[in-house]
Amino acid sequence: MRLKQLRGRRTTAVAALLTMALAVPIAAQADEDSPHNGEAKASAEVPRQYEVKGADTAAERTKLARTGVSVDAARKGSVVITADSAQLKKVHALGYATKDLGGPPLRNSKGVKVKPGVADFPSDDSGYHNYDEMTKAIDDAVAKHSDIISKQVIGKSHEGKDIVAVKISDNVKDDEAEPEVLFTHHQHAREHLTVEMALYLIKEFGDKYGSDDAIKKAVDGREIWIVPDINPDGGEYDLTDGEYQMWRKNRQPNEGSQEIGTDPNRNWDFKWGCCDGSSTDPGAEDYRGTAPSSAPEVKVVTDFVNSRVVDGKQQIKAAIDFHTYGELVMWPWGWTSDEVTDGMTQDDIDTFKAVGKDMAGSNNYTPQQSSALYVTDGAIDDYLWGAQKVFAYTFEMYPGDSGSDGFYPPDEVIEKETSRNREAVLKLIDNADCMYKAIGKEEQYCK
Ligand code: CXA
Ligand code: CA
Ligand code: CA
Ligand code: CA
Ligand code: ZN
Repeated sequence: MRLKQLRGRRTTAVAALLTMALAVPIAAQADEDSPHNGEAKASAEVPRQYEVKGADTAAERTKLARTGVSVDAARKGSVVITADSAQLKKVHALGYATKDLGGPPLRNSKGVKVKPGVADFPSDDSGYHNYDEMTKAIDDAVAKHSDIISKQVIGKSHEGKDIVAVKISDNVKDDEAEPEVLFTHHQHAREHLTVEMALYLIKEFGDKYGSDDAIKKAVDGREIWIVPDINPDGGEYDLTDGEYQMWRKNRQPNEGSQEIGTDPNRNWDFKWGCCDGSSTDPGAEDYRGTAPSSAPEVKVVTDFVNSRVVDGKQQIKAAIDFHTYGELVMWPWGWTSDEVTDGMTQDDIDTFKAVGKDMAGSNNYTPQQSSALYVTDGAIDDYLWGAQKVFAYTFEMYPGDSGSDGFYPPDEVIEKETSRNREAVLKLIDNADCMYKAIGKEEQYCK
């Protein structure tokens, strides 16, 4: 049987045999009918997910991440990782036993193939939006609600795709003195549900402005920024030929290496690479890049955030960066498991916790400091808080840690799992005029 036909099946027995039989990395094999054939690099190995027995503390998960795998779900007594065959060997070398959970699913039950060379969702998942469909959905919303929704191109990805910011507010063409709130999406290529989260918010705010009091209050009293797709190149690559590629990073080549991509969420300019919370190996899932903001997509969003400093004051007060999966509400720091530190007072952490727990109460996610999952450096929420004093959260959306849908939940769940965050988003927007009011210290901090 050929690799291409095996790819994506969750039949673990065959997959395990395959993994064991191949001493040679799968990537080294030619992929005969790949449209990429003839290009410089043969099409890359598609990584798979594994359950790793044990490793259920933050310290063990952080150590596991240093093999270059991504840590996807933290369970009691085990962890789920994504690894290629070389990374899997390193996990075994640490003494762990693993169980193959399979590659990305094939969602093409009707046998409808997308055109070769076209990046699109497989037909069973056509409810998701690829880059062009996302752009059209945004443009339609702007056209329909031009009084409250505008779009601007804030820069380009490595491959030259537009990265856009959508603004939602009354008098949307004016920069008013209203607290600003930022929502960012899709740093990680395979986390497609986060783009649907952005499109849900744009539609919800646009369509319900005239009929829903909570929505009207949010739109009238705030300036809401939504960056629906930080990593368009990675997202499109993940949909190559209508087959999921289990891709995480951007698509920037690395000098002196065959490996592609930087992990955007290890590339932000705050304590970059400080604390063994990212990798210097270009082949790692959490490769940090050559320098802070070396990923053009991170630079674009950093410049945008900097552009919101008006008269020396950062206008953005609160933020959520959406990921999948695990059903978590997380706050800084990622770089340390300490709470009160230089740059994080007791009142700061109390405020993060109060609003974080309140939001988690509305979507039934688990609230925690992000380093309780594993240590990271160069993540966006550490940057937004550490460098900009924005109260920044990371949401890990559906499924939870025991969910088998992983990074590729079927499109049937989109409506439920995006609307699930409606109240949490409204809570953050409501708190954004003075986050410290959540701990009763409005007087002290926000007069
Ligand atoms: C995360 C996000 C922000 C700070 C610390 C940890 C988790 C995120 C990641 O590793 O960037 N998890 S994920 N979406 O599975 O990659
Ligand atoms: Ca479907
Ligand atoms: Ca306004
Ligand atoms: Ca403003
Ligand atoms: Zn992510």
